[in-house]
Amino acid sequence: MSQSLLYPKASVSRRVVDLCGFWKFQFDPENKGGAEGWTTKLPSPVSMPVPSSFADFFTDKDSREYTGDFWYETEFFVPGEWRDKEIGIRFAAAAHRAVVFVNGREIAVHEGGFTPFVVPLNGAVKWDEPNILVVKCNNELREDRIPVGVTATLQNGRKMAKPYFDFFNYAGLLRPVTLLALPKEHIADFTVRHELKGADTLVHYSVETTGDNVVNLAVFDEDGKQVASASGKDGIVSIDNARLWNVRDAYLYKFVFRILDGSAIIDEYSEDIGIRTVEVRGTDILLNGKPVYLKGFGKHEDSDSNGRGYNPAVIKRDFELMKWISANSFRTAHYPYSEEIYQMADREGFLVIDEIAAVGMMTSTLNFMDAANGKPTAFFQKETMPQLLQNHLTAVEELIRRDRNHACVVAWCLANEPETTDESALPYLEKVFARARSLDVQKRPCTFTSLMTATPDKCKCVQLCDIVCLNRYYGWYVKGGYEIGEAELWFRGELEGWRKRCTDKPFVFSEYGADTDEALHKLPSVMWSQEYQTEYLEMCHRVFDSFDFIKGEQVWNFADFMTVEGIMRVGGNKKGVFTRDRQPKAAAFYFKNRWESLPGDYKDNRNKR
Ligand code: CKX
Repeated sequence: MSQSLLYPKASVSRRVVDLCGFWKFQFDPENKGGAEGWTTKLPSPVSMPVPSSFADFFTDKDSREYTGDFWYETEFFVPGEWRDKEIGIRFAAAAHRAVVFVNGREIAVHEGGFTPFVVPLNGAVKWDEPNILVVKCNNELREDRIPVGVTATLQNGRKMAKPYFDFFNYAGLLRPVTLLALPKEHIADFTVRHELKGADTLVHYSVETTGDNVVNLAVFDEDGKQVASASGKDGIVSIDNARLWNVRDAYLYKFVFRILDGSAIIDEYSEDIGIRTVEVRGTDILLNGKPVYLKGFGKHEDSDSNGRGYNPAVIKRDFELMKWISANSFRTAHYPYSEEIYQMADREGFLVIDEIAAVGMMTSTLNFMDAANGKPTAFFQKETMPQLLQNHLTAVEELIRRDRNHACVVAWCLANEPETTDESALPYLEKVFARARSLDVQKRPCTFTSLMTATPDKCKCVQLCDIVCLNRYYGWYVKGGYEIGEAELWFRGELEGWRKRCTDKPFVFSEYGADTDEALHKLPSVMWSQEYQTEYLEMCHRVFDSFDFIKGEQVWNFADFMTVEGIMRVGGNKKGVFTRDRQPKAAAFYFKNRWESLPGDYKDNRNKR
């Protein structure tokens, strides 16, 4: 089976069986599963829902903090009538790495916990009989893998994850697992690129198949009326009076690709596609040629009990809250999210900055604090860099192959807060940016989010970015509380520096925020109180509103989220505008008011150039 990352969908030619449910599960702290035959049967398993993160189900700390190998087992059945098909199992996400065994035989290895992979089964399955599926996962953090961290071994022999990032290291089979049966000759991938040429709307498409038969494309509008068609693996369809996909005003056409042998359908795959263009011109981010101002959030996939596990109910609630508050965008901090989130963003007209799991690219475990204290660091000089780069490049490929046809994806964020204050970051990030640019036919803007110490005089890499994304915490990590007046002056000073250094790029605040205890009210305000969160936000927005090259604000964070325990965090990171159970803090009403009143063409500078 081709390593197709297409979303699993049944059609006239395709079969999809959901393998989710309760599986068997066992930790392997002594690393003995391989030698003791766990590849066919786990000796003393407990039951575990798939998909989910395991950490927050248990009531003991050793389980919650478990770091190392852990195993899953289930059974699946393959009907004999599928003998002429290509059979595979698709894992939407196995964090952070997995080895897959079918009937005791190792058939695949995958590195990276946030993108899908398909394990080809032909030759390994028994037809018309139950088959045993065993997956060995591992959640250790390393400096040559993303997300970046290390794994410590405690004196009692247990391993412990030490993330270089600020979210809990949730792991497991995080997203759905499906059994696929595809025709031998099938559609493996496709791309679309949109062009607005005067009154014409053109879609350039390219289809990859595993055979030579002819490919047809038919395009249908939302009423099911066919509006265009074409033949050939590559081509252009022109759509008369096309209704474009727009921010918070989505319209999706159904693109139906068929491999045909005469009139017989060999394979059919369809996708709902929004037609829109995105580009950066001067300091503007243009959607369909018109400037857009981003209002929204940095988020996490994070919820009570299920951790980072796929949670459709929370996804739905988050979109309802984002609509209520008048947001139009979010960043998938700090990893590619569940595919269903992008489908919903396409449907609801949200703009997504799609981020890879390249987070923690700094030197110490208290990375952001050390960096903030001006302690010299040189992450990109480490000897682990060549291997890290390879993993990073593979992750870029998987992200872009998975997400490149979504209208909602308007930019690629290729690293979060890499240590760009040292020259050694530049050759590394140049390779990452070059790879992304070579893979995206839509040529979306690329960026990384800038760490707060990477000020205009110190950052060595900002020239790589099409949109400059700043993570800044004046008034929180820098000059918080009673010193907020000084924070504002420093903040404005930095932005004056950027105005001089980057005259022709849009800037987006990809992070700014203040930890806030939902129960703490103080008059006058103190840090951590709800009143301070709003005062802090008012200060930041005063600053944003006075610089015309700032084209977006994505506050950190949409909701409170879990992190490692420690002196910096009280039950997690509390910078949420909503609580972890998705109820509003006072700041949510403040945002609703601000974002409802910002005009659609806010900071349209086109006539000023
Ligand atoms: N940025 C000074 C990355 C996020 C963290 C956020 C925070 C930092 C700030 C860096 O993953 O959660 O500290 O709240």
